[in-house]
Amino acid sequence: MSETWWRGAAIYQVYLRSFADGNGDGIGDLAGLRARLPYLSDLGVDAIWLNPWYPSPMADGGYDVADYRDIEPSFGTLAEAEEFIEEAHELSIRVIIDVVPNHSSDQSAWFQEALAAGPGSAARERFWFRDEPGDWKSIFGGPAWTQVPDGQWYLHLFAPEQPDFNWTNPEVHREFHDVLRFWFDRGVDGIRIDSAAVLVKDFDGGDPDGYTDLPEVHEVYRSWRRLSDEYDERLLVGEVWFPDQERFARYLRPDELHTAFNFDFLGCPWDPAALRESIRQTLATHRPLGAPATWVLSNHDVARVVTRYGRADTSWDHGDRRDGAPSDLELGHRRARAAALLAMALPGSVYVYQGEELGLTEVDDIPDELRQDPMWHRSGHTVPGRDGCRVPLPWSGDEAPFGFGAGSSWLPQPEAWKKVTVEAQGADLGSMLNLYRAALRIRREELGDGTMSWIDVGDDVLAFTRESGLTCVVNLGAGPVGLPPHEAVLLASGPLGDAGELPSDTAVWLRTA
Ligand code: TEU
Ligand code: CA
Repeated sequence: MSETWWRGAAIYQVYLRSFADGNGDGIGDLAGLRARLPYLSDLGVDAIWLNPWYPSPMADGGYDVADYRDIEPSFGTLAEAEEFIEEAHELSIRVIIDVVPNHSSDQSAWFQEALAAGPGSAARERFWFRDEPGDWKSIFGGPAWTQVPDGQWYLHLFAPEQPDFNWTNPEVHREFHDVLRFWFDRGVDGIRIDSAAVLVKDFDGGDPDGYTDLPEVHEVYRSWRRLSDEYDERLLVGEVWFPDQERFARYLRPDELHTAFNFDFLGCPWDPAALRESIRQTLATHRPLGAPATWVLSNHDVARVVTRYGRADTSWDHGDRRDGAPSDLELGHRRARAAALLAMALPGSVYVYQGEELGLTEVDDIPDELRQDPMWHRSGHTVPGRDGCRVPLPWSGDEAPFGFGAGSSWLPQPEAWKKVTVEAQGADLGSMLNLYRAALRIRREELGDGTMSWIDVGDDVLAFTRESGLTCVVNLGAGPVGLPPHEAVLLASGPLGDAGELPSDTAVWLRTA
């Protein structure tokens, strides 16, 4: 097994629309990102994963791709993207992009061609057109079939603006091979595969979930792996949602994907037994395959981690989405800080979603008319949707848009964010930002992938030692606990007690050898 760059990497997720706006139009872009590369370098991340950056009508924040070989004009140009890749590489930051193989935009050349060519045409065979609709429901709500003017219906597991490709058509396979090469040839270091498990459909099996994890989907990734192996160290990371660890693990077989997001950990309640079991199981499924585990606390699809951990029910369930339940944000902050030290100490790679390092909270008072998420619109406003975790970052200053750009921001930022800008937190030694910086620095020197051994500090405490002699202790109990013997405290998520004890909802990194 070769030591590849991603095994122990810290990977920062950039939601480009909301990262930094270089031209003052209110929308984050490549110019803004390029100007902030020193921030990411200083933060200490090894790679950036960018959500889709292709031309898109933005019916689903760019997950409706109109052209897989170009850049969304409001983000910049292809030439700028190439310059960005080069600049990132100069700072030793790798670049992972998002590929969306399940569906395109309804404005893609292929779908427009399919509409024009009519029923029975080869162009329609690239999608799922039928004379009668099926009864599947869209993941965003409402039916998964939409009718076109000539009477046929097409399948879309997500929004109607996102028609599903027909992965039984060899042309679709060839197209995506070509798209992967297009970006690998431009220096991209990895591909995040969107909705990786749902590409293949079985309409006749009678299963209401006849699109999740069908056997043929694995053939797709075997061929992608062969392709990526022709290049040097290119990562394939899958977005694979599964409660079933055994089925999840199939994507990580040595001839398939290198890694996949650990949503089990993301959705795990703030509970010592549940977390211990999630970590144990994660390592048990990854180890035999030689795949590095990943540790994810948040992304652009789920409620901000501070807000989640401040709720009575801290879990995030893929099924029922977010409930908008009240949150004790002070408690949430304390736990999120502890969780960050936990995630960053575990063996494998770790993902940081932009704003997580600032401790941003879910924005739940976005005016209805500004909400963009199709999940909000298509659910008939019964779920809050995902806009609340996608609000543009606060960088500096006292007034919105807090250095995000020279104009406004496409979603309004809370007034209170003046206290959590990068500028404000940089000056505060105890800030979340400085905790992330310090942890990422130590992590880069001595953590990453490898092994860990549990130590017993009581049922309510997670404690383990890494091979470098760093011990991570997280107290999830109601009261303080004593620390195991140690030489020094390297980093703590919050103040320790007067006698050096570890308070509730606090984590510490110790030098123990
Ligand atoms: O998400 C896949 C997916 O299954 C979503 O339903 C996800 O579970 C949901 O957003 C959670 O609230 C991916 C992308 O991450 C998401 O942003 C896209 O909307 C979706 O694919 C369609 O491309
Ligand atoms: Ca802009």
